[in-house]
Amino acid sequence: MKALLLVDIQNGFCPGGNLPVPDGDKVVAVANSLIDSGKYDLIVASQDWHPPGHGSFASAHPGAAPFEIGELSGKPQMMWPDHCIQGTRDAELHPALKSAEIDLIQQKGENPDIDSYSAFRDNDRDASTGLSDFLEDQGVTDLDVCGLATDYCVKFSALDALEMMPGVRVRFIEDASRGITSEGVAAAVSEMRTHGIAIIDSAEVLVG
Ligand code: VGL
Ligand code: ZN
Repeated sequence: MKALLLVDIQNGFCPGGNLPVPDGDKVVAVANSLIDSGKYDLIVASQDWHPPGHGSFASAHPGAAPFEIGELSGKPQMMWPDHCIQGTRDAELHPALKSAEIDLIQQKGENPDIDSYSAFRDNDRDASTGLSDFLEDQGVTDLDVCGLATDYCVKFSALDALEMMPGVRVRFIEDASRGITSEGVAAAVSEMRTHGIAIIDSAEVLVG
């Protein structure tokens, strides 16, 4: 049972969005080719889905500026620009993504007091979204992960998939992903590889 997890391919993380990832929109065509490949039994997308005033927003902390380290619920937290606010265009999946083929949209990041980079659980590794139970119930044996942003939500989702679903083979599709910084991407890729996640290109899926 092969599944594809498309992480946060939302307007907010694409050029013109509130937290744009360089070339973030370039993942859409690759993701669509994966969706159309017929290689997956199940396709899941995650959606960053914050309430207004979420505690990860710099705007929620007087004196804080975006992209500096602040504090949330007593722990260090990257201060982000307001992004992916529930019900706004910024939070919508990219309009060119073949959303009709997506079996489940897993929202995350609703709790204002904690961030949730991973599609599986919050940053305290505490509250589960239920996605791992869903995938295990579906009998998933292989999970390919890609999307935005490699150095945050993609990395944490892939690592959690490995840890929360022992025995599931996890791969990261590099050309279907983009990150916020190139140093962050390099570190994320090596961390994923170290944990046993295969780093592949979409071509391997399409011919495989
Ligand atoms: C993300 C920062 C804040 C992501 C989400 O999707 O990688 N990054 N919220
Ligand atoms: Zn977010």
